[in-house]
Amino acid sequence: MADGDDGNGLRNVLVTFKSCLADNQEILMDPYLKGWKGLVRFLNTMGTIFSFISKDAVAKIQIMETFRSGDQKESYATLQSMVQYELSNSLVDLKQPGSYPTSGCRTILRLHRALHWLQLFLEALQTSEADAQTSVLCTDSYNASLANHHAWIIRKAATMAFYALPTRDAFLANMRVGTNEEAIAMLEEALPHIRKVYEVTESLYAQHNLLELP
Ligand code: 1Q0
Repeated sequence: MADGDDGNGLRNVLVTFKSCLADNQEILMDPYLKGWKGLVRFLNTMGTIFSFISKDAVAKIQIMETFRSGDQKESYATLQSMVQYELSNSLVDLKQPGSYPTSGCRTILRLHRALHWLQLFLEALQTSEADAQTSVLCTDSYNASLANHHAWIIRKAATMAFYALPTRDAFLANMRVGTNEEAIAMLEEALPHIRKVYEVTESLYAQHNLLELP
């Protein structure tokens, strides 16, 4: 079994995002982090050229897991309770970097922006023609989302790495969910949940003025 493969391909990973949304519309931290871990495993199967990306994602996941196993673990059970806890205890650098460079709010914001990239990329993949180039789909999705928050050097490195992405067919096969048609159908099924998680987080962060945390 390939490294990072849980035996069920990407389906389980994307379905994890479905389980993030609690009945009260709060976003549960544990499945959110589990979803990211699965995505990182998938990214790691695509070659070491992406390791500077997966390392950053892993570092951010670890920051959040540390909160989830610490004294205040209950405060980090959902994104909503995290925002409430950190803001009411002044644990977030709101305007410029200061005492809290690894607050939960700013760490999740980075993953949240990356989730927007994922949403756009999966939408592009789902609607793409058979001969579409994944590097182009990925670059376009990146430019429309994460790139706006990255320094020039990161943008350059990311865009270069995208050229190493496999072809659309190989990419879909690598997802290990059956034929191309089945893989596309799975994306169609998973996307509404990813969109929902993105939208709920976006409005939570907008409501508290947290969308530009340094
Ligand atoms: C498939 C190709 C994967 C492309 C992933 C696109 C993201 C590019 C991001 C480049 C990040 C570069 C590393 C450092 C960035 C940090 O400066 C930045 C800001 O953090 P900070 O602390 O400096 O303020 N960090 C981020 O923006 C977070 C980036 C997290 C990226 C997480 C990507 C996880 C992997 C995803 C693979 C998904 C493949 C899914 C394919 C599904 C196919 C059906």
